Amino acid sequence: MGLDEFFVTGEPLIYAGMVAITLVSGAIIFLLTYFKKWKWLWREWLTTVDHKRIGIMYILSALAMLFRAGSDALMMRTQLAFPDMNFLNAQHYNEIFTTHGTIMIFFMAMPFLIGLMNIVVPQQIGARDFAFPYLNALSFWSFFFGAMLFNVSFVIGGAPDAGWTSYTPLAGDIMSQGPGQNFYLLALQLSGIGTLATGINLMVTILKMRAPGMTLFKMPIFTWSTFITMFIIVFAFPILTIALALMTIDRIFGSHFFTLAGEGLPMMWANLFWMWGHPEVYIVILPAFGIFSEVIATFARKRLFGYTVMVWSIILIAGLSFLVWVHHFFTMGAGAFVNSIFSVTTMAIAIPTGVKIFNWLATLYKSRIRTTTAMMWALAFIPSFTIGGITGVMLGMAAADYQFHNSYFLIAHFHYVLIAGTVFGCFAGLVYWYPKMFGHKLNERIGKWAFWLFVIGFHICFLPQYFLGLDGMPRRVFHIVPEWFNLNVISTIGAFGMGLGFAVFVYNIYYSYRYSEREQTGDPWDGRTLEWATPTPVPEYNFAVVPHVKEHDAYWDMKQKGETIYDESKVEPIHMPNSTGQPFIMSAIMFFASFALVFEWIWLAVAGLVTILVTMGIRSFDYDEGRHIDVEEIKQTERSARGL
Ligand code: HEM
Ligand SMILES: [Cu+2]
Repeated sequence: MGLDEFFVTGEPLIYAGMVAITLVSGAIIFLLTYFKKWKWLWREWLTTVDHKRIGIMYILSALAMLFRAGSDALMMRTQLAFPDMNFLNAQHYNEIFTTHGTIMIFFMAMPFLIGLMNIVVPQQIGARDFAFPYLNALSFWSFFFGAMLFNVSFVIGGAPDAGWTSYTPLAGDIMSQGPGQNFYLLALQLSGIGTLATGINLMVTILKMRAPGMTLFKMPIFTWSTFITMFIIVFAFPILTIALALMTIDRIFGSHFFTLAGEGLPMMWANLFWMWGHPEVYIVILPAFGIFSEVIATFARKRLFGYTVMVWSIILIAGLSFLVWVHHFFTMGAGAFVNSIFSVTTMAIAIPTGVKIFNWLATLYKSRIRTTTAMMWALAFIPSFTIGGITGVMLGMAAADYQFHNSYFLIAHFHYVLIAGTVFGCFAGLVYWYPKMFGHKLNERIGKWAFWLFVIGFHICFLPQYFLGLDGMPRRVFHIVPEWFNLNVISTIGAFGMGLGFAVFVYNIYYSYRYSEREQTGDPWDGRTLEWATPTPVPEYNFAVVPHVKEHDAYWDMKQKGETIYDESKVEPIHMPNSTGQPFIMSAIMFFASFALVFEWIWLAVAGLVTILVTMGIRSFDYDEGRHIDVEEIKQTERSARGL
């Protein structure tokens, strides 16, 4: 293979991308060297096993990925703004909708939410870290290197172009030659390992590490939604793992699981993909529901209405999410009977979801609402998400879906649920928990600018797409005809509005870092749950004394009764894990091994695999027992954090 095949050539946009990547990496390396920060980076971040720092790294990576996939989106919207535009050619358009969709789901939405869980869940349940901090670091780094592997495809080897669903035979080795599709398979495999491990890790953490007195039905609702989401991950991700592995064997070693030739079953891929894929959309929506519930209860200053029903709705939605996957291919021809069954299960999901909507409204009813930025994201979510949900029920009717299928109606629907649900949720959660993470609030005035630009832009962008779909505009086309011009140009304007909103949001991070008041109390919003009981900045062990929980909204309860959770006389030495570079190194090796397999350099890949086994062996003989923080040190930390 020549270098010209190795690097992607011939596209001005991609050359510009290469220059940008070189400049940015150069700048980062220069700055780290200039300010002598390499050691700091390694000791404080790359080797950390602290859930709060890992959470911050997840969120930073997710924001970067939102930028990357958002740029893809704006390029597509530019191409679709006018009839017969020649900004992107057909091939490039295919690649960009593939990378946009894949990155948004795997490398933006999931890590953003998992990042928030990392920061918040242990603190909400009164724990000092995850059950398996080392595994948590490994999860993060395998996600991170998976994301990097996916992203290099754009300058090295070529990006995948078979859609984020990667249907066979299109994604097979005959119709998708070159390494692009292999990047998809291996990058998702690598980051999927991390997700699965997080699933187990958080499940165990929530089951085993809760503070005394916190029974399951006294857990904060975000913890509940995380807990159920982890069940979905543990049951759904293995399906993806297997499906990806089978397609990898098809493409690289010539087997026939999903091929047209050799009695392969191409539709089996579609089935496996969506048996994972539909639960996946609940993996990215249920935690967002949890965030909104916390934010709404806090800023309505009320206990969440119908807490128990809320929990049961989450459980019901999670269960049903495994029973609806066929609605993604009603037109496959499974017949009226099968389609009817899946129509019914699909529409049934609207019931527990509707219950949740009414519970949020009932929480707001007759409350004194504080319209902070976080609350505004939550308030905007309710009507916007409902539009997405109702059009989802429309799509769920099999007969009607024959019309909607593959049209912009679908694009509008899933962006309504993914953006108004997941993205608003991530933003609400970030704004809400930001003071816990960094010790200062995000500026409210700038935050509201970002909010209005993004939300108005969002509706301008996606509402017209429902009508475009009804006018017959198919998805995944790179040219529009003149009849579709008006609505498309409006949609594109909206998309740039969202882009602007995102830019203002990121600017706010910088602005607030410079100018926001430092947070003293640890409880800036008058919060209800235990994460607000820790001082800010949060000590690495979170709780000097493990709290005893008596009520729902444990911290609120304590504040009502005038109790404090910190009692100097009860401080005991705290056992904490040591930092380690192993997860980073292991994941980096997996990255290189996967990279080799992408290019089908088999011996290099095998060597990589062997090295991974060796590192696992080394890990098995690692007897590091962690360390103890002594009482004096804890007292000092607490005194200075609490201003005693
Ligand atoms: C910044 C706002 C966004 C804009 C302007 C946008 C725009 C688009 C466009 C133009 C397409 C291609 C439609 C087609 O021609 O078929 C698309 C597809 C897609 N988008 Fe977005 N999007 C945005 C945000 C998101 C988010 C936040 C997610 C997920 C969390 C997402 C997930 C997807 C998926 C899964 C596809 C399908 C890709 C495929 O067909 O393989 N998008 N989006
Ligand atoms: Cu579905």
